[in-house]
Amino acid sequence: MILTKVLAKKILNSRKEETISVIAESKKISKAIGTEASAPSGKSKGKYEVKDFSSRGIDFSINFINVLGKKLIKEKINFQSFEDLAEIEELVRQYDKTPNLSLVGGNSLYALETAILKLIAASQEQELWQFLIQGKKVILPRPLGNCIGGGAHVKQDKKTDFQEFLLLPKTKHFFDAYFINLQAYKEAKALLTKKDKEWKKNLTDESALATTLDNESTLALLQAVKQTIKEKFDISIELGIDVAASTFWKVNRYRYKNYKNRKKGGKREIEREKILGREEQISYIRELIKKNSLCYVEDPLQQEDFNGFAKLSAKFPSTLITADDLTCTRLELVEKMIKKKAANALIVKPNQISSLLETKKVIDLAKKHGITLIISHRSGETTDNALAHFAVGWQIPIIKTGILGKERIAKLNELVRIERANNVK
Ligand code: 2PG
Ligand code: MG
Repeated sequence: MILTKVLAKKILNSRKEETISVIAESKKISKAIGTEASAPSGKSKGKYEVKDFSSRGIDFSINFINVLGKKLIKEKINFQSFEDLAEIEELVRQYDKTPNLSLVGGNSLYALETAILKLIAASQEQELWQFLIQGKKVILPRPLGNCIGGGAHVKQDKKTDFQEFLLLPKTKHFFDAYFINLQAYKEAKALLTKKDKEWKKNLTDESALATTLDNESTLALLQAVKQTIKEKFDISIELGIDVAASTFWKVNRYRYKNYKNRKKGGKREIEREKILGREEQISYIRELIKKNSLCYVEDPLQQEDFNGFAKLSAKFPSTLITADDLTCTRLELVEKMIKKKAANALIVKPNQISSLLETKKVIDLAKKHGITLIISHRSGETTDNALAHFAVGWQIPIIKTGILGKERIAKLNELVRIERANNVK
C-alpha cells in the first residue's frame, strides 16, 4: 500500500480539549472505507508517559504530521505489515530524540500510526482487528465499566479520593456484560439519588456518577447494586477500583480529603481529611480487598512503589493487582514490574507510549509471563473505535471504558458488532 494523502487536523475530545485526527489515503482504496484515527488524552497521567503534544503546542504537532506525511508519500514507502510502522518510527526518532517525545508529541505518532494501520488492513480487504489477529481465535474482551468516580476526573470539591469504582460482570457474551453494566449503572444512579443527598447529578470525565460519598460508602452502595443485579438477572458482577494513588500522594504521604463517613456501632463517624503513610495505605487497601472481595485493584500505591505493589500482589494472587501509572505501557518499566513481581495485571494504553510497535512488545512480554492484560481508554476520549479492534486483534481479555458517553459507546458498540459478525458461541 502506497500512501497518496496524509492530513492531520484539530478536533475536540470528550473533555472539549483539542486533539489530533489523521486521515490517511491510498489511491486504490475507496475513500468510503474509514481510515481516520484520532488520539485521546489522559488527566491522571503517569510520570513516564510521553507528552501528548509538542512543547511548542498542538499546531506544531499537526504541522509535523503533515510534513512527515508528505515525506512518506514522496518516498513511496510500501506499507504491508504491522512491522512496517518501523519506517515511520525511525523518521520520528531521527527528528525527536527526547525520551518523552516532547518535541513532536506522542499523540502525533499514535494517530498517524493508527490511521496508516487501518489503511494497510483495508488495502488487504480486512478490518483492523482481522489484520492484527492473523487467523487466531476470536475472543471478545470482558468490559470493565467505570460506574462511579472521583479523583482527578471530577471538578467538584467533595468527591471520592479514589478515581474509579468499576464493574466486571461474569457473562458468556460481551453483549450481555455490556448491558449488565448499563443496568447496574442505572441501579447505582437510583440508589445514589436516595442516599447521596449532596449529589447534584454530576458526572466524571468518563460519564461515571460523581458521588460525594467516601470510598467505603461507595463500595457499600455497589455491593447493594451487585445484589440487586444478581436477584433480577442472575448474573454476578465483580467489583474493582482504580485508586490512582499518585494523584493524592504528596510529600511522601497519601492525603485523603474524603476518608470516612460511616456508621460504626450505631454512631456516625466523620473523618474527612486523613493522612496515611505507606504501610498504612497498604493495610487500608488490604482491608478493602478483603471486605469487598475486590477482583481488581489498579494503582493502589504511588507510581514509584514497585515493592509495595509486590507486597499486595503476593498477598492477593486472585485479585488483579494492576499497574497503570506504575508502568505507562513502557517496555523497561514492564520488565521491572515482572522482575519484581509487582503486579499480576497490566493496563495497556497505546497513547501512553505512542508507538504501536512498543505497545505490542509490552503485550507480548506480559502474555509470556502470565500477566492479565487490560486495554484501556483515556479520560479524554474521541469516538475512534480503534481500541475495540486492538482488544480483539491482540487478544486482550479485558477492556476498561466508561459505561456511557458517545466516545465510550463507540468502542463498546464496535465490540458488539465484531461479536455478532463472528457469531461467537
Ligand atoms: C486511568 C485513566 C483512564 P486517565 O487512570 O486509568 O480511566 O485515566 O486517562 O485520566 O489517565
Ligand atoms: Mg488508572
